Amino acid sequence: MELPRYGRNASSEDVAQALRDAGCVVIEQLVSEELMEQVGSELEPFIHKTPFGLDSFTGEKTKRTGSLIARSNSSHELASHPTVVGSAKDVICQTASSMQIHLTQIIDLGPGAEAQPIHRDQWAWDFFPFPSDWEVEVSTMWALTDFTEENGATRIIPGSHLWEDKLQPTYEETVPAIMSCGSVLLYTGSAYHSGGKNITDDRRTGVNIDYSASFLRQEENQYLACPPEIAATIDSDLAKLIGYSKGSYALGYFGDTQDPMEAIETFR
Ligand SMILES: O=C(O)CCC(=O)C(=O)O
Ligand SMILES: [Fe+2]
Repeated sequence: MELPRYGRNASSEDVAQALRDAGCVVIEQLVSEELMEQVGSELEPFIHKTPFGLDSFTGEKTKRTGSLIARSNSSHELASHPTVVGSAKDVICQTASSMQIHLTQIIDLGPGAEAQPIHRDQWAWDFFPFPSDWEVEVSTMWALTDFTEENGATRIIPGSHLWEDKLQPTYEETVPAIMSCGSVLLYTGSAYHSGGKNITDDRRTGVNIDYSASFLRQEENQYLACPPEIAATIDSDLAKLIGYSKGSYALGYFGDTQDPMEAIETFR
């Protein structure tokens, strides 16, 4: 199966359908290179200070820089892009009643970075065996640099979202998500994929923003990454999306069953 590709005018329904059919899809040049450059320049000081990963999964020549919502105003446009949020919601809310941001992270593969082990992102939840017709997560990787096979473009197996769980596919079964700056790869938490191998002298930088069913614990703790006094300065819909809203009936309340947005209002 080929990796489906759409242009920037794709509807969120088309993108959601591609996610259901193939488990992954690229939208070419969904945002401008200027926006990506702005995101990069806001985050570069933080990337610079980020240590390399400690193992083959986090990558010994890879930097992972988080807290994007608090650290980069320009990243908000990516996190709340209507085509992305609309399609992720379409897929996740087939089974869940609401969706949240799960993590925000720059993934910067340095020269010589090895390929990451192939995995499903939904294994983050302790390898819980989700029913095969549930999609609890949609991940996105925005290209901040061009993504090439040589610099370690994300490797993905279209159609593998329907495969058995806990498999160990080979590198040869994956295809590189080659895409230019401003494009985005979306994939379900059930799609087998990995970071590629960077054999160039340049960095491969992507903006990884994931969405998940709001009944699941977020991988990046949004209330520490973006505490109420900072959340008060951002758009209300984005604040709700990172977790300042109740999931399902009462998940995430505080005090006397108050809505999390009330915690923000005191700082406005
Ligand atoms: O760096 C990449 O292209 C993918 C990274 C990834 O899949 C992960 O960290 O879960
Ligand atoms: Fe992953």
